[in-house]
Amino acid sequence: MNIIIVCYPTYGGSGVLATELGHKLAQLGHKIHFVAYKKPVRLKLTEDKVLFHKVNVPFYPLFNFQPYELALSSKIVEISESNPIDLIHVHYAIPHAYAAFMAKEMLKTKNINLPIVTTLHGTDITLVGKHPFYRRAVKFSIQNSDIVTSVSRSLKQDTIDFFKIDKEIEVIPNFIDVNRFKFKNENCKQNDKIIISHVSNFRPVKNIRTLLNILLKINNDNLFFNMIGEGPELDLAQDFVKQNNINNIKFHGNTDEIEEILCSTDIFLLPSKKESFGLSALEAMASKCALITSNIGGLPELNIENETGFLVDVNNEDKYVEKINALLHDKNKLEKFKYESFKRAQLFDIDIIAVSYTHLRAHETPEHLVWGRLVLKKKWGGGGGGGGGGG
Ligand code: GMT
Repeated sequence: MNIIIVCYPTYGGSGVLATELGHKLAQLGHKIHFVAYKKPVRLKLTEDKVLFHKVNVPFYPLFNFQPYELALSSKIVEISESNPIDLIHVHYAIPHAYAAFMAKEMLKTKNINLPIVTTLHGTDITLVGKHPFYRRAVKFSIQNSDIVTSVSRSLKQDTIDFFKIDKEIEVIPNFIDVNRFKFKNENCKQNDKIIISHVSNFRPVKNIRTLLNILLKINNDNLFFNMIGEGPELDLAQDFVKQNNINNIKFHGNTDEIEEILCSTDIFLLPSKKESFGLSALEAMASKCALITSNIGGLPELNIENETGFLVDVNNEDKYVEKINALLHDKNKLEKFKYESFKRAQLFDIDIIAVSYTHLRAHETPEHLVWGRLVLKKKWGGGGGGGGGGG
């Protein structure tokens, strides 16, 4: 098939997921057209089945806000006019699902009928999407997508409860390439310290203030802290650490050495206020880290209480401290959690999960493609979604 993937190009989980999915689909023989306002961070353009189309939004002084949706829907139409596109897959509802709907309507006037798959990732529903200024358009875009997927059962339920969507929502969890982390399962520690790491984009939903208070309370010379990522509360975190003389800590920023850092990590700490899945926690699990996370959103679907780690009420600082101390004093339990985490992460391997987006393709006939529950009359003829011919 020829698939347009629309995503955010930054370090956020939704863009990373979309990019990895596109690469996997290309490996499986699909042609992928990535569309974003800049090249997604993980995108490799070395395969000929992977293309990138940049959405340009020209500056015009009359506008307070440049109309990105307009440029995006025009770009989708432009690509679909000159390539035999079968499907538009948008990651993150705002504004991608809305722009895709507009593109679909425009394409209908040219007798091109493209289905839209919308994957919900989290704050497009649980935070921004709920805002009264957006919610009608978000609900409309979800309701008018042909297939909707969500990355956890919790996010699916939030979507149904808040938007009263009467559409089937398929849950397809986040995935990773577990092999990226495997060779690191040797001993990669440089000293005896217990290492506690956190990875995020330092947005307020990541509960950075609570995280810092926890670090302050547990701080001692036998521990080392890694803070990975960049975002709005990074400065605040660095100031806090200076003011409180926490010296055994390193801020790594958006590093390419995440596998190395996680390899030496014992405990991964994620006290998020909202987390629809927790891709960073999954990466930590694949690197054999015990998890201490909040019990919010999709985290309990990933972090199994007393097996891969502990789940704590979001802002209960003392409980986090108690749970971390419990692991620091019980090395057998810590090792058991680390091993169970690693085992559980294998279930979320890209080769197992990513195909969920495509597995029904096995039902393809010469006239139809099947994607999820969609049966699409082939417009372009030929096998594998390429080639000419009308229909
Ligand atoms: O967590 C973030 O701030 C980034 C955000 C995004 O949209 O890129 O991540 C969301 O999507 C990820 C991939 O599906 C999930 O693993 C994250 O849990 C989710 N973040 C939140 O729900 C806060």
